[in-house]
Amino acid sequence: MNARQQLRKMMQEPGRVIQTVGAHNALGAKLVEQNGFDAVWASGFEISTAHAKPDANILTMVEFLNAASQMADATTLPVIADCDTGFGNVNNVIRMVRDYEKAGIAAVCIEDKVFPKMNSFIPGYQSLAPKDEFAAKIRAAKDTQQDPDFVVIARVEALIAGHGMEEALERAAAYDDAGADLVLIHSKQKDPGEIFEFSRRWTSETPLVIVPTTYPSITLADMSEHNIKMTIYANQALRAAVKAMNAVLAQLKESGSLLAIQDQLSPMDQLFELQGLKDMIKQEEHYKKLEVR
Ligand code: SPV
Ligand code: MG
Repeated sequence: MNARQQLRKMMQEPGRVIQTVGAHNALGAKLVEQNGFDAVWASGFEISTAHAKPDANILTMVEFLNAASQMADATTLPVIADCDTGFGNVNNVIRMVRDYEKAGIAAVCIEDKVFPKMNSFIPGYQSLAPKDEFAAKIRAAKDTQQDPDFVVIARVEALIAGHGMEEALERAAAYDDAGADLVLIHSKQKDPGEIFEFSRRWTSETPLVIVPTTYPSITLADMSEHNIKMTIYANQALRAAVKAMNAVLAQLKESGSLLAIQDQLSPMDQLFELQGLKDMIKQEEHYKKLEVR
C-alpha cells in the first residue's frame, strides 16, 4: 500500500483519530515515524522557522515543496503538506497540485486566507478570501489531481479571523460541496469549546481535522467522541528542539566544558542510524563484490 492509500484507509476506519505530527525536514519526518505516529505534517510554520523567516509566505512554493519532498523521501508515512493559501490564485493552486502530486505527497492543505497569509496565531486582523473564490481553488485542486487517492484538505479560518460560527459552518459547507476530502476547522481559543460546537453542528460525512496548539487539554477520546478524524500536532517537536538546543548551548557557554552537557546528547550511533549509514555500507559491500578484478 502506498502512502496515499494508507491515508485513505485510515480516513475510513470508524472512530480512528489520525495522529499527524509537524516536521520541517527529513530528520523530523523520520522521528515522527519512529515514534509511531500516523502521518507527517509538512508545516509552513516549521519550515519557515527553520529558515529563520516569518510564517507569512516569505518563502516561495519551491522552498516549501523541497522541504515536503525531502520528508516524503525519508518516511513511508503519508506526508500532508501545508500549502498556505495555495501560493496565489487558482492558477497557482493548479501548478501546486501538479508539483506536489509528482513529488509523492499524500495530501495538500490550503486555507481560506488571502495571499500572502499570516500565521493564524499572530495577534491582529486576518484577511479571509471570498468564500466562492476559495471554493473555486478547492474545485481546481480536485480537478487537477491525477491519483484518485490524493487528498485535498480545505482549512477554514473563519473562527481564527473572528467571523463567528455561522460563517465558519457556511464556508466549510461550500468547500465540502466543492469537493474537499477533509475540512480543517482551526481555532485559537484556549479551550476546545468552539471546536466541539462546530463538530456538533457539522452534518456532512466529510471528516474534520483540528490543530489543537492553543487548547492542549483536548484528549484523543474527546476527538473520537466529536467525530474528529485527524489531529495535527503542528509544531511541538520543533519547539521542544529549540528549547533543548538553547538549554545545552547556554550550559556549554557557561561551563566551557563538553563534560557538563554529555548526558543531554543523543549518542552518535543514534544519528548514524537516522542517516541510514548501515544500509549505505551494505550497498557498498554488495557492489564491491561485483567489481571486475
Ligand atoms: C503550520 O504548522 O504551519 C500551521 C498550523 O499551519 S498553525 O501554526 O496553527 O497555523
Ligand atoms: Mg501553516
